Parts: sequence; structure tokens; C-alpha cells
Amino acid sequence: ETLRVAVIGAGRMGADHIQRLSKRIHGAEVAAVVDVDLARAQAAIEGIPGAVALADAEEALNNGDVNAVLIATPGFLHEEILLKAIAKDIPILCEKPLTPDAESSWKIVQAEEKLGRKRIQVGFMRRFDAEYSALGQVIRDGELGELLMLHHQHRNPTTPAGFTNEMLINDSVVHEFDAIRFFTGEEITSVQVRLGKATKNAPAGQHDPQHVLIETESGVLADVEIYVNAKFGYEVATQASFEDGIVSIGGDSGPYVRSNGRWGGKVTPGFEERFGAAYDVEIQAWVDAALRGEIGGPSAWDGYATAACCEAGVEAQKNGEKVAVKLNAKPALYS
Ligand code: INS
Repeated sequence: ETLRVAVIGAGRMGADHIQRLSKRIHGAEVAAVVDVDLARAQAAIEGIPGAVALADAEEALNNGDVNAVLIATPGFLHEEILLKAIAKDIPILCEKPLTPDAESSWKIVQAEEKLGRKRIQVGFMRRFDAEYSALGQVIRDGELGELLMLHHQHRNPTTPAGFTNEMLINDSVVHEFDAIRFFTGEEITSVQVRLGKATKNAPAGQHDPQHVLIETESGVLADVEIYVNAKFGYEVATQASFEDGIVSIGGDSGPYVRSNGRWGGKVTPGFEERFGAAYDVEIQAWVDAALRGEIGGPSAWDGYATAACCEAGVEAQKNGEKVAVKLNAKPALYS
């Protein structure tokens, strides 16, 4: 059996997933690529036998050759496609964010609950990064005692056109919200955002960097430096403080070169390089689970809970206060 995947959105992430599905992933093939820009969809299916290019997501979902969907459009377009895909009862991989706000994410959770089984896996790929998963294991094994604090650095070289101030939270810090929930196994209870001195390199309307302070149910404190116009390259790193030790992950790795009176190495340019291997593991886990009728990673509940964190974060950006995260009761389907 093979997943015949419709990839919706042939932009930066979609194009990356199309290559992955057609070259590296076992048990899945690209059946259709959808993009409002049909020429972009056509370019994306080049060299992929049996794949069709379409301009409309619904047409792809109704195509008899399609039995799974990977949604890689911008977040504000996810809700409509998700509801249609849930109605089709097919495996869904939805890139983050699930949707841009808690209310629409809750609608998705409710639609899935009504369906009665988990069909949606949300694209939080950090859980599949070798170092992130190793740190998760250290925390669960308790080998360094209790986890007390998490310090996150999230730095991007630049932002694409149209990246708003809210997107620093909704598109970027959403990854840390998920990572913190993944590490602690707890929900996040509050978010505060402090706006300090800003770089001149940010586009108008964006305050960059920002400092985000987060608390979990048991009182683990986490902070995030989100800095999306950092110029030098792409960097996502975490330092975890335990009772009996400190663990750092995500720093640059070798080769370290000494030459001409200098030492150093190359900085990772973007998320495709930084998380390429994690995306491969993530998509393979999705495919393997989908072929068994299950999901292989974070669920729509995780998408909803992080959306609620983002909503608190965006409010906190505006008022500078510590904002409580409001969550509806977790449906039995997700526990
Ligand atoms: C991207 C992507 C990256 C993240 C960026 C975000 O959409 O999710 O992993 O580092 O901040 O804008």
C-alpha cells in the first residue's frame, strides 16, 4: 500500500516536502501538487511520474488518485483545507501553525473529535530532531534530576515579505511553545513578552528581537530570544538547567577549521538545512503511521494548545503583561 499525497502549496516548505516525498520517503508518492500559481505547481511536479499540477485544493481532494494530504500553504489558509480533508477522512500532515488563532484551531479539534479518530499530524519537526529528541529522553529518564529552566535562542537571518510583528509569535515562537510542551509534558500556563532595544535591520512594523517568558503547570520557567533579522544565519538552540546538570543542544557543529590565523566553521543558512534530517524522520513517521490508520507525531490538540499560547503571546506583545493561556478541556480522543 502507498500513500498518494496531494501537496497543497508549492512554496518554500511545500517544494522541500515534494522533493522529500518523491526521493527519500518510503511508502508515499506525490500524486498532486496544488498552488494558486499553477506555473509553480507545474514546476514542482517536473520529473515526478504520475503527478498532476492543479490550482485548486478541493479538486485535488476529489481526485480519485489522492488518498492523503500535506498542507504547506501559509497558516491563514489551513482551516478551510483542513475541514475538507477531515470530511474526506484521509491522513493529513499540516504544517505549523495548525491555524493562526485558538478559536479556529478549536474548530479543527472539534471536527476531528466528531470524526472519532486522529487524522491530523501537525508539522512540529523539532520533536524529530536528533538532539531535541535526545534532550526529551534525558528529561523523561530523570537522569539529571528535575528540569528547572529552559533557555531558547531562535534566530533567523531575515524574514520573508509580509512577515508581521504577530508572526514572530505565531510563526516562529510557536515552535518553542511546542518544544516546551514536548519537553515538559505539561501545558503552558502563561506568556509574557518584553520588547527591548530593537535592531535597525527589521522591516517597518516589526519589533525585533523580542524576549518571551513562559511558565508551565509545574512552574518550569522558559525564555525565548526570538530574533528574526539576525543576519548572520539560522540558529535554533536550547539550554536546559536541571538539578544535577546543564544540557545544551542545537549549537553549530563541525567541521571546525583552523586556517590563516583564524578558527571557525560555517553557520547554517536556513531551516531546510538545520532541520532537513528532522523533516525526513517526521514525514516518514507520518507515512508509516498513516498506513496503519494512525498519526505519528503531534496532534491537532498540540496545534490547538500552541495556538492558545500564540494568542496569549500576541496579547502579551501588546500589553507587556503576563497573560494567562486559556485552554478548553482536552477531549478524550487526545488523552
Ligand atoms: C519559519 C519556520 C522556521 C522558523 C521561522 C519561521 O516558518 O517555521 O523553522 O525558524 O522562524 O518563520
